[in-house]
Amino acid sequence: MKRLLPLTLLLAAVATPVAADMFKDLKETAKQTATQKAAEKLNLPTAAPVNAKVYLIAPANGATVSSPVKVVFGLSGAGVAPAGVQKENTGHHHLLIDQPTYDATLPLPATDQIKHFGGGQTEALLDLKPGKHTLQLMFADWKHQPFNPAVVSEQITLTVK
Ligand SMILES: [Cu+2]
Repeated sequence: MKRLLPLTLLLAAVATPVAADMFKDLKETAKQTATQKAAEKLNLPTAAPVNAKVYLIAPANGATVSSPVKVVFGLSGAGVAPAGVQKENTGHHHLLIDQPTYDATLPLPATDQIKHFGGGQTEALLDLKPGKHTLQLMFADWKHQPFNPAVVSEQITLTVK
């Protein structure tokens, strides 16, 4: 018995920090989930990543193209993450087609004029009717809500043959 005691103490000493760590992790996860749920419920705006800029790499402004149009998204100063993943300095792309109206204090709806790229895509093939169209890229947070301030590209105009 006397020989077992030091071993028991040793095991207890080893086991305790591990259990404490696990408990801390669980608490951290629970806290993060609660924060995420609250942010979602209250539509809390996410501060824009400080140096985030979005721009359209293609098509070029003023271009005449045929449908489907390959649109390539450019981003600097932030990272792309799939929708639903709350990670600092990340978001996902949205394409605003022909100047849709939207409420910047709410998550962007998914419509014919507002396309979400929640899988983290950085390009798209877009079906557009012949004629003049405008495109603007918007980078929004994990819950599809525009950043504060909004991170948007210049609007480009194109003609579809
Ligand atoms: Cu979205």
